[in-house]
Amino acid sequence: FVQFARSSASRSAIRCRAGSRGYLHSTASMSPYIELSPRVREALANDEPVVALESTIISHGMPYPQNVDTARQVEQAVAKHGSTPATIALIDGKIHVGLSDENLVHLGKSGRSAVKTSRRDMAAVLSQRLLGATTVSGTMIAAHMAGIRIFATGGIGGVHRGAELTMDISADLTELGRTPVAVVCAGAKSILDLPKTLEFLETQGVPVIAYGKSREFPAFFSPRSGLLAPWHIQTPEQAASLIKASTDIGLQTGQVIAVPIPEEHAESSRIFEQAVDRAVGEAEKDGVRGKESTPFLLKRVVELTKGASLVANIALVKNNARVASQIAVSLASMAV
Ligand code: PSU
Ligand code: MN
Repeated sequence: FVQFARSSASRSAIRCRAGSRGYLHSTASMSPYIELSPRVREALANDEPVVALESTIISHGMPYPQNVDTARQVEQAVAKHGSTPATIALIDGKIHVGLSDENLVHLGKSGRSAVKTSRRDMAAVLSQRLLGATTVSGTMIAAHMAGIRIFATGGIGGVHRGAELTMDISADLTELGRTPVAVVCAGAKSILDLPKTLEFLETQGVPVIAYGKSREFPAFFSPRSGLLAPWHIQTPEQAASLIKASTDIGLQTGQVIAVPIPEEHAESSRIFEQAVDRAVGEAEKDGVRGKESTPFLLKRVVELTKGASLVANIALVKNNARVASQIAVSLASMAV
């Protein structure tokens, strides 16, 4: 018995140490604000790979019913490649990590009446028990609180065009500089100023890593932005070991893992870019500002392309979910 006790004590010590390194999970010290779904709770307790997913993409990023359909497909893509999906939203004063299908439908139907929730809005939404759809920054905070290291989405926010006057820079970028969660995305949309976005991420100490064949930073609908990413990797194992090294040396920063849109969906990218340019012009003319800006642009691009851009959008999110799941599996195998 003594021997058993000792070995189980040392096992739990290892667990604690690994937990504080951040790629294994300790559910014991979880914040009372966090509400884990049964599936996510079990995965975290067993140190199995989990991938976080955001909810602003559901409420503000796509129209109903495609948004609910996509949310389900993205969860399936994560599960198919070996990780447990954890879609995140704020509901009734709690940070839900892992949503029931009923909650997914509720969010999808609520659409823009849900509160788009970034870091700034988290405490207000929780204390007022509002329905909060988390952005990349809000989702990173929640994922980190739950002990989840990998997060998949479509595109991150960035430095807006004209930011030298408006100072409109997404809170996603500062969050990446302060919260250790890797965000797997297809780069950023050209609604943004991409060179300035990369500059700002450099200042924040965030590695931007082109994933796959090309070294180029992808631009959401297009695999090409004309900009080189500072880092380039080709496999889930390389991504996982970079994340592990960052955690091991105690960097409190995230990573941007930028996966180009799958080839077969990239062919109409020029048409989508034209819609983006037109939408940016309209937003300027209509004086759309602040947190309304990105949802307005996303909605107009879908309208101007008569929904065609949505097909590409859904395809790239699913692709990112697959890659994120593979990275999470690899990272889980490296722990301890
Ligand atoms: N870009 C997209 N789709 C999205 C978003 C951005 O292509 O759904 C959402 C994400 O939730 C992102 C947020 O975190 O918009 C950024 O908003 P803002 O630019 O207001 O920071
Ligand atoms: Mn903004």
